[in-house]
Amino acid sequence: MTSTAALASALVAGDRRALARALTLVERGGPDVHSLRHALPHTHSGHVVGITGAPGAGKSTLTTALAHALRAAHLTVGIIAIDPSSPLSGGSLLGDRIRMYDLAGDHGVFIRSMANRGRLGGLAAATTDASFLMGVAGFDVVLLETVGAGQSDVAVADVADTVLLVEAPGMGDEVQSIKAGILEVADVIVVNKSDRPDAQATLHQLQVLVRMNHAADDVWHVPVLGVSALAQLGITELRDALLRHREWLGVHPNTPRQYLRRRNALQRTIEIRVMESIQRNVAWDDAINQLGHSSVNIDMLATNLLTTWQKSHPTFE
Ligand SMILES: Nc1nc2c(ncn2[C@@H]2O[C@H](COP(=O)(O)OP(=O)(O)O)[C@@H](O)[C@H]2O)c(=O)[nH]1
Ligand SMILES: [Mg+2]
Repeated sequence: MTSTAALASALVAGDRRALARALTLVERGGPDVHSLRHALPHTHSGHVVGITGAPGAGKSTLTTALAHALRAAHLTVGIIAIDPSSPLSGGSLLGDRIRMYDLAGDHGVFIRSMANRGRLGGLAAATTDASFLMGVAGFDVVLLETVGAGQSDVAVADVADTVLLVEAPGMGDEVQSIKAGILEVADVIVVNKSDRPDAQATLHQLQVLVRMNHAADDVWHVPVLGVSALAQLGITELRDALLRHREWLGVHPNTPRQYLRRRNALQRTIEIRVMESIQRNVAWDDAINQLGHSSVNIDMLATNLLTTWQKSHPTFE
């Protein structure tokens, strides 16, 4: 048996050390990821919840509170926290780790923070695989907390069964989400920090906005809830809303939104596989260096590389 096959069966059996090793593998990327994926079951029954929202909105605090509420419902929880990757610090957010510390002794919880280690496809690719691994390892719910900025947040929507958007009181945050296109992909929206008096206004604004966006009766009605992760208010209701969305998906598996997510996920997977193959089969670094010369046209260079790649008869086993 190859080491990948051994790793895969240990993972499916729920071995935590195997899960940790597999997560490191997908964080790095490369051909081992494909052989691992081949060796694993193709589906799992875990519920992947993507948690997105601006930095400081309270995603980490809420993730911790949610994990406790899910455990109270006897569900096991895998947590993936995405670290903003800095080449200087190497990533890890100590504060988030400390806040999650009280969950660490619970065998029904597995916490992993991930950084962008330069893998092709970036964090989006790594978290797609990581949430899949947690599902295969048998966790009932996988909470995937994003950085709260940029491309990886929109990508999380394609990985998740349920997208939870976390807003906080005050003008500006909700406008940001609209601009980033996140409001449209949210399945459940919360206004966190509802212990603050200005939360009510934000809640109303968002409720009106969401009602305007979702008119048809055959679609999921996006709940907009006030919660406080810090004061533990509305967390049970939030948990139940997330679980209800999962049930709803079971009855409505082929909505336009689901179609879009599947299409994006497939497209990204193919992009990554093709790019990996190109980088293996052409003089990639050399090509990048050529771009430094003013005489080199990027479009022609791309054509040359693709032609060279095509002639290399790439295979995708
Ligand atoms: N007042 C109040 N503060 C909160 C609440 N949830 C989180 N915070 C605070 O908001 C700050 C950012 O929280 P964090 O969870 O790190 O946000 P993230 O960047 O979205 O992960 C921290 O100082 C938290 O203590 C809440 O429900 N009420
Ligand atoms: Mg955080």
